[in-house]
Amino acid sequence: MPKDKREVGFVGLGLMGLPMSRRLCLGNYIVTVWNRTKTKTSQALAAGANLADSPSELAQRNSIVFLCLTDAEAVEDVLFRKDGIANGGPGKIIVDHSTIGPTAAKEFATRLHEKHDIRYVDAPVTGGVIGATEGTLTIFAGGHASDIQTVRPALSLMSGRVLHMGGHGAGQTTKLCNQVMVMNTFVTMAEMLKLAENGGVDATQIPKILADGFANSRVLELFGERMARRDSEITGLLAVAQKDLDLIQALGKETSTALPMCGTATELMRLAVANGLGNSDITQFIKIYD
Ligand code: NA7
Repeated sequence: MPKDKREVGFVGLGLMGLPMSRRLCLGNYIVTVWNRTKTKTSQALAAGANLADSPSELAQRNSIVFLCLTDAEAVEDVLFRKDGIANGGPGKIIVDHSTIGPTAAKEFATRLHEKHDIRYVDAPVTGGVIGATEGTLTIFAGGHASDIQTVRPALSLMSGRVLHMGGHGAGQTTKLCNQVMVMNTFVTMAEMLKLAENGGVDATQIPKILADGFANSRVLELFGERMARRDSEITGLLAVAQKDLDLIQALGKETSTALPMCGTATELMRLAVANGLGNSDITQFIKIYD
């Protein structure tokens, strides 16, 4: 093995995790991967990754382990199941890119530290699949500065900006603030595009037309035209957006913050999921107006 190579583990090769793990492979890291659905590991293996048989085996082989999983239930399962990461030995750092909210992040940090002598960094991301592929994600990190410093070189391969926001959970809280803007923009954008259609203008042109004005946003740039076309390519699941809105609502309740706009967005997104759109791309949200 070349001396300048470092070894890390990556668990969760979904829409985000796969391109993130590939950035590490491209950046001179030896990456061991594990994914619940084994067939989804083939692209990572083609990029040079190794395969572990279980999360605990992966953790035995690596002192830094990245997670990118659906939700807190998935993270808990991968960490604490019988052959989970916590049983892979002490002294390692878990960097969790999943969006799970601050309460779960703090709980996992405490449990890992007190029962397993494992350190935890919450490190949710923004920038989508395109940011993951190009290594331009923004990472909101929560945890100890020394742990974030240790993993910063690897994070820099996935991210243009690694921001240490505070103690455990602070990365998650920042990500949920980000999602307040992102989710409300998605919902409002669908409404706006439908109004354009019903008003007789070409909705697919609207994102480009608005690009130089105050209405522009990264969401409008990346998803506006696709939403207008009902482009069904999957870049992020609507059910995952619903999960983020539920986490925002929980944080609002916990902090006595009124979030009426998010409340509306949450219920509309829930309606979309109830109408069978949960496993569709988030752009398909516009179909509730069709
Ligand atoms: P995806 O593409 O739905 O990927 C989710 C990943 O989580 C995928 O690897 C899943 O494995 C894995 N997963 C889900 N539940 C479990 C359990 N119980 N055990 C093990 N692995 C599990 O989501 P994204 O990549 O878009 O997003 C990931 C996170 O980043 C999410 O928190 C977003 O909000 C931000 P599978 O392949 O289904 O077997």
